[in-house]
Order: sequence, then structure tokens, then C-alpha cells
Amino acid sequence: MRTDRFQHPDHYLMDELLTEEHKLIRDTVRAWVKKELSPIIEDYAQRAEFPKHIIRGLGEIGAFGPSLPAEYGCGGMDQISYGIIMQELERCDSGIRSTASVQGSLVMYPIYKYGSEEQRRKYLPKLASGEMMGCFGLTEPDHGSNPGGMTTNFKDMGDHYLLNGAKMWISNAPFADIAVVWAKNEAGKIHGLIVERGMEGFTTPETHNKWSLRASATGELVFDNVKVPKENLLPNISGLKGPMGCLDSARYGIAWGAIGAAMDCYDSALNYAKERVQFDKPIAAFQLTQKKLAEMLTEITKAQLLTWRLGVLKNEDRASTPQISMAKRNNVEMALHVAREARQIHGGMGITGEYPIMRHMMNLESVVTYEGTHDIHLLITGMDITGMPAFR
Ligand code: TGC
Ligand code: FAD
Repeated sequence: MRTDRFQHPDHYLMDELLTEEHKLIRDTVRAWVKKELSPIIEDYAQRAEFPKHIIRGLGEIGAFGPSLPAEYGCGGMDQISYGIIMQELERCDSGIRSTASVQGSLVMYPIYKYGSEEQRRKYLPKLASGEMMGCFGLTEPDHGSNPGGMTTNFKDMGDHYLLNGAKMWISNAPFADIAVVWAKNEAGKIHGLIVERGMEGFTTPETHNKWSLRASATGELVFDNVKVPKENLLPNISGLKGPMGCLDSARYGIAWGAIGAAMDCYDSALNYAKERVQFDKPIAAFQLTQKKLAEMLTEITKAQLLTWRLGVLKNEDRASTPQISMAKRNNVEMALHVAREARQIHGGMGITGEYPIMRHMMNLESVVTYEGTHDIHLLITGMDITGMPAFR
């Protein structure tokens, strides 16, 4: 079992940009992670199992919907606090951050933003505490980057809706109590529906044999003539902008989270390089190792600055979709590169579970694809620069 000695790099004194509250939140989440998660995460990842027993703890540290209002049992924190929580969770494992960001940004946020007051009061407090878990169904087997082409659909049957179709690659699906599902009505307009476990015709088969995000549960959502009560439709949104608005919030969290994974790889590589002796010297004394470490720290520092600024804009409600895209794309790619360099510094040990490197690297191969692939985010930036969409 690895002892978690993590210390974050802060080359540009970024801590001075954080409030006392931000630092308190970071220290609290980090201490919880070191005590509850770090000792077990490798084992759960190796067994490809999500550690369900941590859900209530995640609720207690405020990881579910931290920036939603306190009157619904949520944290009422600012956006930088939300980012810091995602960073600290992903510092341990992207799959744990996934669980929290899906719950907060993709399940609680749409219920808060697009739901009725009854829906908010019914679901949000239980989701905030972890008494209830949710998932978000947008992607389909034939519609990933192009969610607007979805074929999952519902018909108005008078006293209920009849839902048919299937969603794929859904985080938390195998154990979620509810699913926020995006589907088209008879007029072809996209709406959000809250589907509850136990509704007849609704199943959530688990996706097995993943080499990535092994400590996160992924599955399908299958709807076979599911009768959904009319009060489960999210009343205040229609169109693709509904799910896309949620993705802005989740992608922002990933931008912070990826820095966490990168910092963990850097910290592990630095410690290993100082301790590992070859040719009678610590490998940290060789120029080529120093080049790797210096470049890792440079890229982490640039990402920290970019993301902090994005957090300020988000707090002012001024962060645009292209700005969020740029940070998600840059930071995940940066983290993948840092993980690969850290793996090299660890030599053969880098491929074992003694160190977190390979787990982070494999996790990041999902993170670079979900919530919009690396190339889709590039195209969002390209469209922003030129005004010309190149998706089609
Ligand atoms: P397009 O014509 O550009 O837009 C259609 C409508 O949507 C609006 N919109 C947005 N609104 C709010 N926020 C955003 N970020 C928005 N992006 C688009 C847009 O204004 C328009 O509104 P309206 O009123 O004019 O109709 O759409 P398009 O069909 O051309 O597609 C554009 C594209 C490719 C950029 C977009 O669809 C995209 O981003 N594709 C990637 C799909 C994606 O990110 N899927 C993520 C699934 S969820 C997930 O991965 C969770 S992982 C969870 C975890 O474990 O952490
Ligand atoms: P595709 O869209 O088929 O893309 C394949 C390749 O083609 C990519 O490289 C892509 O960049 C490229 N491509 C596609 N279109 C274009 C274009 N116009 N121009 C240039 N290149 C293009 N979804 C959910 O709804 N909810 C979840 O909770 C969720 N969790 C996930 C968890 C995991 C572990 C994974 C792996 C995925 C998850 N997803 C989830 C799905 C995820 O969002 C999709 O995988 C992602 O949007 C990409 O879709 P796709 O896999 O179908 O790839």
C-alpha cells in the first residue's frame, strides 16, 4: 500500500491568489483523500470496481454540487472552490472525480437549472448528501461527438411519456438511482427526462473490460417502452443547448481535475528521481531527468494560471464555451504528457501499481475523449476564431 506524501507544486505562488476559504476547502478534501481514498484506490482500480462505500464521504466533504445553493442542501461555494475539489479528487483518480462531476454538473445542475421547484426539492438534497446517485445519458452507440443526431425518443401518451432507445458509455449508470436522459419528442425537439431505477423496461448493463477509469462504473441505459411520469420532464429547457449547458460546467471541472492528475505524476516523479540511484548518483542529478521535471513543472504552472483565470471568469458568469474548451483540451493533453514523462522517470517501476502513474495515464485516455474529444474542442476553438463551424 502506497503512503500518500503528496505536496502540490506552486512555482508561481498561486496560493496567494486563493482565499483562506479556498485553502481550507483544499486542505479538507486533500486530507480526506489521503485518509479514505489513497490507501484503497489502486486495489479498486486493479479489481475494476468502484468503491461505493465512499459515496457518503464524498457527500460529507461537499463534493456533490458544491456551487449550487445551500437551500437545496448544496455547498453554495464559488466556482474556484468547485474546481479545487475536482482537482483534489482527480489528484487521486480521474474515476472518482468523474463520479463527483457527473453527480454535480450533469445531474444536479440540470435539475437545478432546468427543473421545477418540486423536482429541485425532491432530488437535490438527496443527491447532495449521496443518499441518491445519478447519471447523465447523452451519448448513444451511433451518436457520440454529434449528440444532436440522437435517436432516443419519447411519445406523449396522455397521462405519461413512453421512452425508447439506448445510451452508451454512461458513468455511474450501473448503480445510479436516477438518470437525466436527453431524448427527442415527436417533433424532434430534445428534452431532458428524469428516469428512476425500478421503472419497468429501464435497465443499466455494466460495461466491462475497460483499461481506463477502472475504479469508475460505466454502463448503458436501455429504455424499452419505459413509462415516464409527466412530472419527470425538465420543464424549463428544450434543444441541444440543454445538455450542452451542463457540459460547460463539467468540462470546467475537468480542466481543474486534469491538473490534479498531472501534479500527482510530477510529485511522484520528483520524489522517485531524488531517491533512485544509478551510476552512483540520484537520477535527479542527470540533465535529461531535470529537463523532464522542468518541462513538467512549466506546463503544470501554465495550466494552473489558465485555469485560475477561467475560474475568475466563471465566478463572474463570463466564461464562454470556447474558453472552457481551450482549458479542457489543453489541461488534459498536458496531464497526459506529464504522465508519460513521469512514467519514463520511474523506469520499470512506472508500470506497476506501486506508483500512481500508469493508472493516471490510462484514466486520462478516457478524459481526453469524454465531455468532447480533443479534436472536437479544437474545432470549437477554430469556430470561435473564424466564425466558421468545421464539424460537418
Ligand atoms: P450546434 O449547432 O453548434 O449547437 C446546437 C445548439 O446547442 C447550443 N450549444 C450550447 N449551448 C450551451 N452551451 C454549450 N457549450 C453549447 N454548445 C452548443 C447552440 O447554441 C445551439 O443552440 P440553438 O438554440 O441555436 O439550437 O451543435 P452541433 O450539432 O453542430 O454540435 C456542435 C458540437 C460538436 C460542438 C457539440 O455537439 C459537441 O460539443 N460535441 C461533443 C459531445 C460531448 O461533449 N459529449 C459529452 C457527453 S457527456 C460525457 O462525456 C460525460 S463524461 C462524464 C465523466 O465521467 O466525467
Ligand atoms: P466519436 O464521436 O465516434 O469520435 C471518434 C473520433 O472521430 C474522435 O477522434 C473524434 O474526435 C473524431 N471526430 C468525430 N467527429 C469529428 C469531426 N466532425 N471532425 C473531426 N473529427 C471528428 N457520455 C455520456 O453521455 N454520459 C457519460 O456519463 C459518459 N461517460 C463516459 C465515460 C467513459 C469512460 C467514456 C470513454 C465515455 C463517456 N461518455 C459519456 C461518452 C463520451 O462523451 C464520448 O465517448 C465522446 O463524446 C466521443 O464520442 P464517441 O466515443 O462516440 O466517438
